[in-house]
Amino acid sequence: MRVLAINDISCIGKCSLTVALPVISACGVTCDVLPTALLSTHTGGFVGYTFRDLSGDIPQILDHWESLGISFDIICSGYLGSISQIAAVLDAKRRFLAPGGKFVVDPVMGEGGKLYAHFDMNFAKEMRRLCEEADYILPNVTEACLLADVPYPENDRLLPVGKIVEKLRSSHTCPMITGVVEGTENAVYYDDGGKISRFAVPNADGVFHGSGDVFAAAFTGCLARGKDVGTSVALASEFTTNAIFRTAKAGDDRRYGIRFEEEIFSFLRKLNA
Ligand code: PXL
Repeated sequence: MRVLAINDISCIGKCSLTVALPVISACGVTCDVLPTALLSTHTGGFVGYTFRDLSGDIPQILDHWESLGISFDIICSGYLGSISQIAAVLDAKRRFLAPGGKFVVDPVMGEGGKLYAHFDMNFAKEMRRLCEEADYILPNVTEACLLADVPYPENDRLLPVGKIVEKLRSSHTCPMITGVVEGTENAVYYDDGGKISRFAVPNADGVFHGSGDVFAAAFTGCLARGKDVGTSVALASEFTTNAIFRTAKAGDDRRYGIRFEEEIFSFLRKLNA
């Protein structure tokens, strides 16, 4: 089982590839990488970070892979550094996804009702096109609203989950909305063969950088191990939440990411059960 993770390398602030690579590999499958950008830190809360767009390298990387006859059983994409990379990801999917393989898109664009630095509505429009090609999409509430063109709600309880899933689903796309805060719970809503299912864990207040990336990596790792969507959502949610609560308890500076390393053994025990 071979997975390709397309994401940036943020050297500090555990997210993107520094999360995808260890988590997916730990699940017991090959994780190859296509880095989209190189940053000294992620863009959420650090001042003065460096940002190198790696778009120029991607065509030659893909051409070399083609000469090797490589294909992937799962391709998962996350943070993309520019609009041109959306086309590059589609190109990679068309050329390298094995027949019957799965394409997982985490449409990383924003959080808390706001776009991250470097993104605009034009990017969101193009991201929608990428999502249409995906088998699974994993937007948070902010990204789901952008993709479905619905206003960001004052309260997550007012989120029109049914309308969003309806707009984003297709014969092959399974949408899931992550991080829906409902009182003391944090829920994932996902399309489960035409009906909407909900899986909830206890909520920890505030923003935990990189937690969406931990969820996406664990979800992808579970899929790669042959788990169904419901089991993958449950295992990935519990793993992410346990790492979040550990981080909150330790009182860490949240910009540096969550303590997923200390939860990985218990996650793998459940994955391997
Ligand atoms: O965790 C999402 C993410 C990924 N990559 C970069 C980011 C962010 C969120 O801020 O800045 C570079």
